[in-house]
Amino acid sequence: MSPITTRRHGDVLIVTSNNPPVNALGIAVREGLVKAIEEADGDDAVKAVVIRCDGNTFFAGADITEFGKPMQMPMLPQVVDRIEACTKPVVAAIHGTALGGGLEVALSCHYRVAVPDAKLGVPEVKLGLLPGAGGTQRLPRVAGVETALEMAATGNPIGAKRAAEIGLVDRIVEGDLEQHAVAFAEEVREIRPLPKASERDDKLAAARANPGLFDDFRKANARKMKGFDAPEANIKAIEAALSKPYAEGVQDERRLFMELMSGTQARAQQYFFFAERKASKIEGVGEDVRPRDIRKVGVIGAGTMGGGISMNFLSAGIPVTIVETAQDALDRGTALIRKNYEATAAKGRMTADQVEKAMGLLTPSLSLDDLADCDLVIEAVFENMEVKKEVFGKLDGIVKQGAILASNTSYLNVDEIAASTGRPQDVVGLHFFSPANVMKLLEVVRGAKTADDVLVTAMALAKRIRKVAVVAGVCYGFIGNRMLIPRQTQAMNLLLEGATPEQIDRVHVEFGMPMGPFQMADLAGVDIGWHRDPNRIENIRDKLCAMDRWGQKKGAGFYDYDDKRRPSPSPVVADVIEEFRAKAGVEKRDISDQEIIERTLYTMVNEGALILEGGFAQRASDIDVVWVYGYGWPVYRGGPMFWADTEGLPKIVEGLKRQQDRLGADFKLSDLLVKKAEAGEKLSR
Ligand code: 3H9
Repeated sequence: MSPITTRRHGDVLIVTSNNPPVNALGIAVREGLVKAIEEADGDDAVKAVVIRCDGNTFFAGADITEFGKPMQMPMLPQVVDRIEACTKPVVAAIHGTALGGGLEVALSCHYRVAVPDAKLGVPEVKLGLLPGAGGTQRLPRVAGVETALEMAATGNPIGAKRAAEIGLVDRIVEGDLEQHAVAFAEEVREIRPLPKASERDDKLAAARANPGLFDDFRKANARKMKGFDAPEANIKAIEAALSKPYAEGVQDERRLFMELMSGTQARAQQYFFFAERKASKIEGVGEDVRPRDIRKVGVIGAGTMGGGISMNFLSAGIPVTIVETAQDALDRGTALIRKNYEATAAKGRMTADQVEKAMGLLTPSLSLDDLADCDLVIEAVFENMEVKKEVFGKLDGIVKQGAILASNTSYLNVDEIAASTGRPQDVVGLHFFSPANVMKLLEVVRGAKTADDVLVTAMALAKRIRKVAVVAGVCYGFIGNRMLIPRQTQAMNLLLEGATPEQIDRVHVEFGMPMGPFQMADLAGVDIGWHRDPNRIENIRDKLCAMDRWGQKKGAGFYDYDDKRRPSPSPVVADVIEEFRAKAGVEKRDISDQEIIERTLYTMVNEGALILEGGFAQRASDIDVVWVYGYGWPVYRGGPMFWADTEGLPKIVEGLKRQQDRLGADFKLSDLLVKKAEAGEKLSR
């Protein structure tokens, strides 16, 4: 049965799409829409048309699962042209989200009505694409060039109210959308000529008076768009809307769309769209397993981490009791939470009322006993097994049965922590990334005895606090930090062999990472994990720490910093490196950028394959989600596993074998990686 049905209300033809979950514009929907418009045109009794959708949303775009497969006719550009060519007025009735191809359908309708909480957007850029069904040509004609640029190049949607202000929506309607849309259609049924977006010029003429508009936009957004192909293609397509007639503009749009579609970035970004959604699915756990009720959360430790973790729950309206051992630390932690909220409010992203509401949900305490009635307690104390075990032992005697006990450890063995309680089934790792109130990633560490409903609860809770959660198994560093280890080790060895921090960081930044390993060390603190004994100097890092070069916070680390925290290469660090090179008897040589990639990135891929091999990640795409959301891996490269596939696994294996002598005795080539390379298979499928 077609997902598109038609029925009459008086002389209005109501066209309804029912294609769950998001009314994507797959082939059956496209065929149905064309048929429905033909029905309207062919029936004299029909005076106007309403296009609406059942379910949660108006069309959320093209069906992404069809991308990469042979195209089936009619394609979306033809469908929207057919809608616009309808001889009767067509009204789009928008609820939920009109996104991508969905907004393009709405733009091809002669009128648009929407409920107040509807959202309209063209997020194609996030899939490495541009609106390819006339969107880049119709949107600027209807919404204005500046808004169209902003929407297309960032992919962020706008609300119905703003859409109405700029003329993208003709009327906001409260109450029954269908009824209002039909009434609207009746009002406009006699209007001729029909307003067609493709024929408008008024808003383009206004923009033509400001020729610097596009370059200003490019400059203002250069940092955000760096490395991505799609934003520039979106800008170019909208430029064409201004400089060329509609019919030529859509040809430019099509050409640019096809170029993007055939590129690696679009494949990577579309892969990542599904990777992110797959990550929430837990293997081996039935759909019937229900989450536990979480109404109140306890957090132990009011340091930067504990405070950041607490903010996630407070912002989601969940009360938090935060516990510290000393009053001054508790006061400092509470004050920091307030300061962070107030900074958000100062940027206009929160109201003063919302700040007070969040702070009102926070109960500071000096006693673990106050956690007795919490449904979830998260420990964020010092990263030391004995300390953690002691805390969990105490919690076991205090917190009510059925509550979840979680550790925010970033490396330690969750099973060992769980064994210090009498209820290991209720223990789970919840590894937040710093700053915990900002970073989207949450590693949910599944212990050997963690109950299924505890895992399900953790994943559901992650959604509630707007995190992307990935299930990891118990191993040192879980997924993300475990893969960081070979990268760090190799980066330090490369320094001894002749590379500089600047060169290694540059290679990483050119690759698309937000910063390189040494820039990251300076930002996070060179002293993290340092033994704190200035007389025990075993490596370059010990020496820098002993010299008080702890990174940006001290104005010196692997780089020197001026008073505006601008880095410059450090002659002091160069001397330290030289000293250790001499001590180790290593001969300095020229290191190529390719060697840096092979030793720091190929080794990460290898570690990812070892993680998969050991069953510590459910699927390769989960590893990619960890790296994109936890460490800023460029999404246009899909993540380390997807990137390895685009490089070619035989090339990765070959590179690792070439470097094997330099990788150290601990390096182990992954059997899985080698097998897949030999079989011509991919890691990420
Ligand atoms: C486009 O339109 C190109 C055109 O310009 C040109 C063509 C020529 N297709 O996100 P959720 C699935 S490009 C196929 O969890 P929510 C999704 O995988 C498109 N499937 O729900 C998931 O499946 P599962 C431009 C899709 O309520 C299920 O639906 N449009 C699509 O949190 C539920 O999704 C976009 O980029 C799709 N287009 O959020 C919009 N969309 O249950 C992409 C979703 O098996 N979509 N699915 O895991 C979204 O942003 C969100 O899904 C939306 C709902 C906000 C709509």
